Amino acid sequence: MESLKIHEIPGRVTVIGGPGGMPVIQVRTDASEAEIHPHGAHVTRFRKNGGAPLLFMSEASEFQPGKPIRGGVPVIFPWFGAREGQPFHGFARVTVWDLQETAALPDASVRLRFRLPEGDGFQADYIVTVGNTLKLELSVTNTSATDLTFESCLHTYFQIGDIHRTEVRGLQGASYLDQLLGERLTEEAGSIRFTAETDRIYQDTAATVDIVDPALGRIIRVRKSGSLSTVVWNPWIAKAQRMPDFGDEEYLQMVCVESGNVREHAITLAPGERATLEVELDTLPLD
Ligand code: TA6
Repeated sequence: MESLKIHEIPGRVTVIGGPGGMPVIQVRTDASEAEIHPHGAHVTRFRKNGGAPLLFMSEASEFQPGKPIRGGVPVIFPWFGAREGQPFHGFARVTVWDLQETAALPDASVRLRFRLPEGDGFQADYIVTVGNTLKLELSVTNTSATDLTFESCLHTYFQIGDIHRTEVRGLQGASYLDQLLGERLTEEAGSIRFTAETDRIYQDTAATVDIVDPALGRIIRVRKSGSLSTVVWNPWIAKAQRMPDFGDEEYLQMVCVESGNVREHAITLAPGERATLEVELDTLPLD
C-alpha cells in the first residue's frame, strides 16, 4: 500500500484499502470517477458525473489473491478460455500488476500505467485513461529471441437496466463461433437481443459496438482498435446460478461485450515487435 501512495495526486488519485484488504486506486476527474485494483490491473468502476455506473460489478465478487474479480474489466492475457492446469482466461487477471506512473493530463483526464511483472519473454503494459470516456490500452512487446503468440481480451462487464430490453448493435454480417452450439454462424440481425444464455465470439470485426439500454435511457459505445474479435456474453439463469461469485438475478443487469484477439486472431509477434489493443468506452443519451 505504501509503495502505491507515492503515486497519489491530491484531488485526483487516492489509494485506499478495499474489499479483501486489497488496495484500490480511486480516480476523480472533472467529468468522472473510477476505481482500479492493482490486482489484475482491474478497472472495477467508471461513472461519468450525473450518470449511472458504466461497469457492472457482482455483489458476490471475490477479492482474493489468485481469484478473478467478477465484473468491471478483466484483462484476459496471454490466453482466452481454458488451458490444462492453468487459470481460465490466463494469469494476467489474477496477478498483481505494478503501478508505474500516474499523471494528471492537460485535458483534465488522469492516466495510470501498469506493468505485468511476470514478463517471461514479453512485456505487458496497460494504460488506463479516465476522463470524459474510459480508455484502455494493452500493449504487449516480444522481449524474447523467438516468436511470441498470445490471445488477449478486455472482458468488459457493462451495467444495463434490463437485459430483456437491451440490444447490441454493430455486428450484423459478422461471422461468429457460438460457444454453446459449437457452430460457426453469421449474424443476420441488425440488433442482438437476449432471451437465453448467449456466448458468441464474433470474428474479423473491427466494428464499433453500441449497447442500447432503454431502461437506463442510454447507449454505451464500445470503440476499439487493434482488435478483430468481439465476444458477446450473458450467462442467463442456469449459468448464473452455477457461478458462486455471481448473484442468481444479476444476469438481468449486465452484458459482456469484450474486445480482443482470440482463437484464429491470436497475435504472433517477432522478436522486438509490439501489438496494442485499445478500447474506448463512452455513454450517450438515448433520444
Ligand atoms: O467471454 C465469455 C466466457 O468465455 C464465457 O464462456 C464465460 O466462461 C465467461 O467468459 C466468464 O469466464 P470466467 O472465467 O470469468 O467465469
